[in-house]
This record gives sequence, structure tokens and C-alpha cells, in this order.
Amino acid sequence: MRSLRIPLIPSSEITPRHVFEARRGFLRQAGSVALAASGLTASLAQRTQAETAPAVKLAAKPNPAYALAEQPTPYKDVTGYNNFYEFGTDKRDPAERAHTLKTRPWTLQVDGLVKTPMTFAIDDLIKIAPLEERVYRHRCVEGWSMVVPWIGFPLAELLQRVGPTGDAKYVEFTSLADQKQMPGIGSGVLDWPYREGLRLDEANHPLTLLTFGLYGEVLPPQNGAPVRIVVPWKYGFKSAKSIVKISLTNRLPLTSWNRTAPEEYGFYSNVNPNVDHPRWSQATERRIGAGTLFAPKQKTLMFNGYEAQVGQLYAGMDLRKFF
Ligand SMILES: Nc1nc2c(c(=O)[nH]1)N[C@H]1C(S)=C(S)[C@@H](COP(=O)(O)O)O[C@H]1N2
Ligand SMILES: [Mo]
Repeated sequence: MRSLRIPLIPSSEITPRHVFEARRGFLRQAGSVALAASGLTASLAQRTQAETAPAVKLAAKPNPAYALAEQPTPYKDVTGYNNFYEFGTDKRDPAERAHTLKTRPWTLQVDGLVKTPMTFAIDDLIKIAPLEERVYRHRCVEGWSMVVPWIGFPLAELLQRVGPTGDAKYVEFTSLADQKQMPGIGSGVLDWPYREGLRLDEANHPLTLLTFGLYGEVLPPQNGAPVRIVVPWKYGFKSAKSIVKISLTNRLPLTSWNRTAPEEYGFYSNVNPNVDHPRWSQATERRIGAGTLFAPKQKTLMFNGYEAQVGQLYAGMDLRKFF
């Protein structure tokens, strides 16, 4: 399908969402005319349509406490350069393949060490607290980063409703693992289902966002529709996508990345320029879509720039040991 993809916008532009949208509408029209003329099969045409499916708006109030001076990463990069190994390991795979993900009906189960275990239908869950737009830095362990306008509400809003018991210490997140919808599940690259975890105080931190959308729209499947976690002071892999279960536990959750390569992916995974990955430095990062293909590297900030907010969570801890 790559040959059918229309190169939408040169990466040399930082494109505001509405400008992008206007062009995309134009190109979608142009694309369908071209398809009709070339007599492509219906399934091919459908597939192309799915890749450019019209976005569903999601209203949210921008929260000025989480605005950034940095330019948001262009929509096409946020939604076209992804890690979502359930759909393949190439950065372009999720955008090409994740349209097979069925996001309705969808339920999120919250269980374990809680006073009131609850299962939410996604359309009810999204209404339990006011949706906010928050612009966060997003840093992958691989050394690239983005700036993303997410939409969601603090995970604490949900945890408050189920009421963790006194012995709850950790929160475990489980992503969907359905081979029928997710072609990458057949591969052994990771331990499925994708699992991640946080300490309870990290999960309750106001920065930790239960996320339903980005750029004023519901999450595209490749970004973890219909609901994911975003933990902006940690490497991106802590932010589990397309989650179906949240469990409160008293034992440190075993995470997929920790099981696959424990020496490389610790439980904490805090963004820390002073602690190298065993195979590379974490001192700098490359901002995706920042003008040129080889954007100059910039310095990575302690806790991804959120040190003032989260530093005290780790007071007295040896961050080389708890990496
Ligand atoms: N279920 C699931 N969640 C996942 C991943 C994944 O492969 N599967 N990749 C992680 C990694 S490594 C990163 S960097 C972020 C990427 O999120 P984005 O594609 O929205 O930028 O998702 C994280 N969440
Ligand atoms: Mo990542």
C-alpha cells in the first residue's frame, strides 16, 4: 500500500491542524477520483479510505497550566510515525495497519485492590470527568521526541471512583491482544498482551493522563484508540495504548519490556539524560518533524522537563539503580 500513499505535506513545514485538514480534504477527493479512474478493486479503495478516514472531533478545554512554548509536532508525524508493535515494528506500520482495530464496543475493566471494581463502556468512561487539552513533551527511549496536544483527564479521576484499598501500591495496565485485529500479535517481539505499570503515587500524579484524543479529535487507532495512558516524564513505552484493563496490586507489575529485556528497560523508565541506555546515550534527542530530516539534536531534560512537578516522587532514590 505504500505506493498508494499520497505524500501529504513536506516535513519542512510545521503545519497547524486546520491547514492540514483543509489539504487532506482536498487530497482525499483527488485520491478517490484517481482510484475510480484506475479501476482499482473495492477492497483496495476501502483500504485507502480507511487510511484517510475522516476524523471524529472531540471537544476539550485547553488547560493553560500544561501549555508549552515549544511547537506541537505536525499531526502527520504524530499519527504517521508510531510505535505500536501489535501492528508491526516499522514506524509506518501502525498508520497503515491499525484501521483493523475495532474501537466500539470497548470496555475498560478496573479491578484488583479496589473497594469498588468497575467495568466502563468507553462512551461512559469518557464522561466521568471534564476533558482537557494538554500539550506534553513525548520522549521515546529510542532518542526521538515530539510535542503532542493530547485530550483526556487525570487518571486519578478514575482511580478515585474505584477507591484503591490501603494495601494497593501499584497500577498495572493491560492493552488489548487480539490476533484477529492486530497482525503483530503473532510475532514474538514482545510478551503479549502489552503490559505496563506505575507506582500508585505516580498513577495518581496530576500529570498522568487517561487519554482519549489528540489534536481536537478522538485518538486515531495508531495512537492507541480508544483509550491509552500518557505519562510525560517517562519514556514513551510506559504509556500503554488501547488498554482494556487497569489492575491495582501490591506487587511490582511485570511489564512487557521488562520481561523482554530487563537490563535495558527498568520499571521506572524516567526520562533521565544522566543515565544511559545500555546501548546508547540518553543525553540528547531528535525532535520529529522539526523542519529538516536531520534536525539538530537537542538536550534531553531531566524528567523530560517535568522535574519541578515530579522530582519529589523520587527523593532519596538512586536513579541509576531504579532506572
Ligand atoms: N500496546 C502498546 N502500547 C505502546 C507501545 C506498543 O508497542 N504497544 N509502544 C510504546 C512506545 S515504545 C511509545 S514511544 C509510545 C508511542 O506512542 P505514539 O505512537 O502515540 O507516539 O507508545 C507506547 N505504548
Ligand atoms: Mo518508545
